[in-house]
Amino acid sequence: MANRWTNTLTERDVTPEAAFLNRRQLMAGAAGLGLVGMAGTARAAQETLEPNVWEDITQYNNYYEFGTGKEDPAEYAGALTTKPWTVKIDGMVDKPADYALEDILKAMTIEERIYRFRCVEAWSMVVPWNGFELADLLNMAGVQSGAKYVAFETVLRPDEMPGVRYPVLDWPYVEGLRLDEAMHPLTIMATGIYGKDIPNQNGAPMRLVVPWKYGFKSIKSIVRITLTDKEPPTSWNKANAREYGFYSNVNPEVSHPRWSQATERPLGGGLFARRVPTLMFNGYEDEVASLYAGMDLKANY
Ligand SMILES: Nc1nc2c(c(=O)[nH]1)N[C@H]1C(S)=C(S)[C@@H](COP(=O)(O)O)O[C@H]1N2
Ligand SMILES: [Mo]
Repeated sequence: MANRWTNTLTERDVTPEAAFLNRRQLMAGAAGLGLVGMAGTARAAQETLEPNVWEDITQYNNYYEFGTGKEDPAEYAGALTTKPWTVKIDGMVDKPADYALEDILKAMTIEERIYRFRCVEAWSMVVPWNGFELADLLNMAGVQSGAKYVAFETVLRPDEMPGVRYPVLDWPYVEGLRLDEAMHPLTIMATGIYGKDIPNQNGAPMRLVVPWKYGFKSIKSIVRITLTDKEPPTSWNKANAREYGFYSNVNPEVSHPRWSQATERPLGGGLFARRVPTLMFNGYEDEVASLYAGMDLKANY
C-alpha cells in the first residue's frame, strides 16, 4: 500500500546534525519503494524529512538484556545469534505455528517508514525503519473473533545476554497492545534501518515499532506473539505500575511521576541541545486519537 503514514515532519522538527542522507537519495529510495503515487501533501512532508544519523540510532540504545548503559547494547548485542530465527504465533489464531522468519518475510511487503521515536526518558530521534505492517502478519495467522489483545515476548538467552543476570526486569521482556492498536497501519515490525538489516542493538532480527507510544512498548527481538482476550502483562508495568501503564501513549500533558513529559531532547543536538515541545501521540494524533475516544488518558496512562 502507499506509504501515506511516512511522517508529517516540518523543518522545525529536523534534527540539526542529521543531514547525511541527502534528499535526492531519500526520494530515490522512496520512489523505489513504491511511493510514486503518494499524495502530494505526503510527498511534500517526505521532502522535509531528516532522520537522525546512523550513529545516533545505533550507538545510544535501550536494550537492558545487554546492560542498562546506553552504550552497552552496541558493545554486547553482537553476541546474539539471530539466524535461524523462529517466531511462535499462538493463542486465538487460526494457524498457530512456529514460523521461520524467512517464511514470514517472503509473505510480507517491506516498506520504509520514517517515524519519530520518543523514549519515556524524554529523549527522541527520527528513524528510517524498514519493515512491514503488523496487521499483515496477524492476518496471515488468522485472528479469531474473540481476540482483544496481542502479547509479545523477547528472546531470552542468558548465554548471549549479559544483562539478564541482573533482576532489573522480570525476564523475558514482554509487551502488549490492544488488538486495534496492533492492527493500526502505523504499527510495524521493523527488520531494517536505512535499508540495512536492523542491527542487533536495535532489536534484530525483528522488533515492534509503535510510533505514538513511549519507546519501551516497541519490544525487540521478538520470538513469540500471542493473541488473547485478556490484557497481557508488560515488563515495565510489572516493574513499576505507578510509573508505567499499559497504554503509555506519548502525552505531553501527563507527567511521569518523576519528570515532566511536556518537552524532549532530540538526539544529535549535543550536550546542551535545545529541548522541544513533545507532541500529543508523538505527532500522530490525527491518525490514532480516535482509538482512544472517550478514554480518560490520565487514568489510562
Ligand atoms: N527486549 C527489549 N526491548 C526493548 C527494550 C529493552 O530493554 N528490551 N527497551 C525499550 C526502550 S525503553 C526503548 S526507548 C526502545 C529503544 O529502542 P532503540 O534502542 O532502537 O532506540 O526499545 C524498547 N524495547
Ligand atoms: Mo525508553
